[in-house]
Amino acid sequence: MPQHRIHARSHLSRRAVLRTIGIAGLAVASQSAWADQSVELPIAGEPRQRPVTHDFPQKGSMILQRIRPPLLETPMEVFDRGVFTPNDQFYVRWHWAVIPTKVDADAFRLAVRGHVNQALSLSISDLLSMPRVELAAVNQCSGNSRGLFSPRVPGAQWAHGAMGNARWTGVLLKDVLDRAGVKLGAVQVRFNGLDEPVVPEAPDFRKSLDVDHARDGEVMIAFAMNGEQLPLLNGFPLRLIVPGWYSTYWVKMLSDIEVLDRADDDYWMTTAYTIPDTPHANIAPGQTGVKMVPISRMVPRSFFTNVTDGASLPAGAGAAIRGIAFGGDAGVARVELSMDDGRTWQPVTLDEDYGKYSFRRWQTSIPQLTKGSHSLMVRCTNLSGDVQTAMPNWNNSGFMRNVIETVHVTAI
Ligand SMILES: Nc1nc2c(c(=O)[nH]1)N[C@H]1C(S)=C(S)[C@@H](COP(=O)(O)O)O[C@H]1N2
Ligand SMILES: [Mo]
Repeated sequence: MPQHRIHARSHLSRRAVLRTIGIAGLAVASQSAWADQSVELPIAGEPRQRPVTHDFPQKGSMILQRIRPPLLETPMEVFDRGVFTPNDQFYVRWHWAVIPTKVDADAFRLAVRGHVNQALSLSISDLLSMPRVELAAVNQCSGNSRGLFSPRVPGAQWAHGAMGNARWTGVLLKDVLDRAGVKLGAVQVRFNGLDEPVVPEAPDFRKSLDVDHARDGEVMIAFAMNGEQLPLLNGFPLRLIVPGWYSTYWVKMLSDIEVLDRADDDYWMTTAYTIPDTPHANIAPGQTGVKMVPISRMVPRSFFTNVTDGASLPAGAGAAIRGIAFGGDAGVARVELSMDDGRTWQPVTLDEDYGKYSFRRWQTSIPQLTKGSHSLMVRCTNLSGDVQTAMPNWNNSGFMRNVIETVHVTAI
């Protein structure tokens, strides 16, 4: 769906947005109390087993990567059910453990300040009375699929479920900045949320965008996802949406926007979330002296959603295969499948297009399989001509994986 402005009230009721939600008790449960089931992730290192939890507020069945602060991964089969990831199974990632357990949306204010003509303090109703936009976009953690990096790197050992696709509803950041009036000489805009580090010396999680990017008419402040208010763990009541960019910039529980007349030199912009300034952020393990730059736009990826690595398929029969793809910061141009280790590629059928930042479902049928092992590979090319790589990229942070994914199946 193309981005469009919605001036009329949408189905989103003000009352739903103003509800408060508690997550009391989050901090006290022990790991074992959450583990009623488990799942084996297709990651490189041991342990591969993870508990499956149903116990986080507003969340259904999720893969538990960490309790506090919560890291919850979306099970792969969720992506097989539809192009939009349901809110109750949308992945969760926080850096610091001091997260408000409830937010009173009536009392909540969004500050806009710094290098502006007029500092603002906006209520949720102020934002609800502004022109609305809606956009489908993929939210993907920079470290999605880090668990497949080899050699291994520290950090959450995610499989492919640190991503999700939603319809985001909100207001343009540009409209909010225009209300405050950005002064000449503004360089970046910094975003901060209600969460805090556990110790005061630790750096508060904040992220910045160049002022031109912030005012590009796409970056938005969302108050709803998939037509409902944001789950608390996904940033209720407001979050930043930076279409096509890794979600480290998608600041949750957004409460403070500060226009800077200089480049942000914070830890979270200059040290954390930086990548080697090389194609695909790729370096050799152990390589040093590489210029580092902040991570930014996403690159194309594609996945199988109805076959998993190690699956069995019936021999002597064809099979319907499907999955999802996304183009990163450009739309999906094509998705192709290979059954001969990447020598030849066949185009698959693309399902409905929800805009260039969205997941795109794809499907195909494969010819009958002979008994034995087969490998299936899927590759996405975006409209800028970026294509997934044949060799996996590597960097110290486990960021930006976009190698062609392969599943090995046995026909029996
Ligand atoms: N306030 C706040 N916003 C944040 C973060 C955070 O720690 N605090 N983490 C960022 C990172 S690194 C990711 S991957 C996404 C995760 O978004 P989600 O939990 O809604 O899926 O939130 C981003 N926004
Ligand atoms: Mo992330």
